[in-house]
Amino acid sequence: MHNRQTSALLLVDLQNDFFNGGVLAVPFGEEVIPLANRLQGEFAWVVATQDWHPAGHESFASAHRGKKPGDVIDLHGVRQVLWPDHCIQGTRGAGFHPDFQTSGVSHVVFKGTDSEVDSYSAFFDNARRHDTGLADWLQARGITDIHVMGLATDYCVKFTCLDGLRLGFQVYLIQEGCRGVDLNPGDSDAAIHEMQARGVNICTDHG
Ligand code: VGL
Ligand code: ZN
Repeated sequence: MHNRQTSALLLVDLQNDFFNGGVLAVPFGEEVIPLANRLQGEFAWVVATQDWHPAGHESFASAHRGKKPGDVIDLHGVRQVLWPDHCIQGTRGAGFHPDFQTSGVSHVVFKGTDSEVDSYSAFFDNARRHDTGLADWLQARGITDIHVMGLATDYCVKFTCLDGLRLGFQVYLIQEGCRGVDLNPGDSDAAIHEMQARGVNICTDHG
């Protein structure tokens, strides 16, 4: 069991566009919502992230002539998988899933707001040029441990966990609370193995 006061629950990108019917639906994403709702009661601090792109964001395939979702480009020096237009600021697709109960959420982190660089991690953009303020927010409250779940295992969850480690947090991945995109079969399993190898604690006892 975790210490309530020094641990935070991080709920990653539980937004309409990543669920069934959304433009970037993560298979079986809905299955994590009951756990996201239930676990909030076990933490004094709950942070939710929202992918929050301006229209025309350069991670969108539509912003590049002749490109389609899934293509990979060099975006201002950073490897970028191109996505369908998703999570555009203020749209329904960027909103939280209607079944996700946010009453326990203490803080919301918006990411991906700079058109020129994507931001999978809740801490930094993919070029590590700007930070979201999340590390300061956690440290100001004496939070040392982060428990991470949400969408998608192989992108935003993975990058958030690895940045959390780098910043010195103890990181716990709530495996049953994550689902992946799996653009290539096995991406999510590989992401979990990589996280574990780097020092993320993989928790499998929340089901
Ligand atoms: C995500 C792709 C693009 C995620 C966000 O939440 O994992 N994936 N933007
Ligand atoms: Zn995005």
